[in-house]
Amino acid sequence: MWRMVAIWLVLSAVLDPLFYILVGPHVPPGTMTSSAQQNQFDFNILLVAALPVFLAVWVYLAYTVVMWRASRKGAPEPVGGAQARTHLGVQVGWIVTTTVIVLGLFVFGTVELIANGGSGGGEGPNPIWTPTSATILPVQVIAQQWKFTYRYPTFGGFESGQLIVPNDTTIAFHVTSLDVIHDFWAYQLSIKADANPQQDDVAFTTTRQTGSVTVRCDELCGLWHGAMFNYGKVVSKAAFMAWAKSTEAGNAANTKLLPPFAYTYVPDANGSDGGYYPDNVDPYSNSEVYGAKPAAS
Ligand SMILES: [Cu+2]
Repeated sequence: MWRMVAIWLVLSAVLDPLFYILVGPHVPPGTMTSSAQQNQFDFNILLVAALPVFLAVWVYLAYTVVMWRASRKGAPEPVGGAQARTHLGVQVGWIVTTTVIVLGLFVFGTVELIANGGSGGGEGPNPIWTPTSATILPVQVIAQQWKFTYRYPTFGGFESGQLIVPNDTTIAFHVTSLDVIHDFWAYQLSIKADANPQQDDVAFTTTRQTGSVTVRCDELCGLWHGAMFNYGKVVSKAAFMAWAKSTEAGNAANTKLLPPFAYTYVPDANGSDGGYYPDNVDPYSNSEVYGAKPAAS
């Protein structure tokens, strides 16, 4: 047993730091935002804690295959049965070790969730864990079958089909849905928030690098769920201001036709509470001429 423990100790002591140094920086979701950096760190800690457990299983397996194989003459029989069952040291060791690991992970996970404004997760309409930045850029994410639209309330409320956000900026994503339950998952930003109709789900992160972002719907939402993705960008602050100002101006005529900015929307087919369609038009008709008088029947 002590020989096995020694092999395991040496392997763990060598491979754990090697893993952390060589593989750690490449572990998803990368380092594009504060929440991505933090989540990558969390994954690395969990992997470093898991590697010795993995090694223990494989060292034991390899040891038994080599030392206790049938063709090896005169090998000692492995000790089992009653002797192993009543070994107090093994029992206490097992209970103490697993308890320490589980409680340690519980405390670590809880602290990490609180430490960085909810760790990039959707916190509902009244977030408990908010970032400390003085300025926060709000970006609304509107999900519907089967696309995401982004709305920028501090730039006249224009809408964009592409998510563009500035670097070195704390962003509050306000995630909602027009129809069924979707989920906004901006992979490299390490942001993930459910998109529920009639709800404003808030998630925070701070951008740290420019680059491309993949956005996917992460909640089965109907026939084309798998096609519900698009790409976004983290750009420099100057490039973002230029894009936002020119899009605000270029879209102004269309923005005027949109419902005013709100944290949730009701796509009301009858138009009775300020929905998208005038009262007298069947939204499912072939006619594109909204506002026309209904045909006499
Ligand atoms: Cu969806």
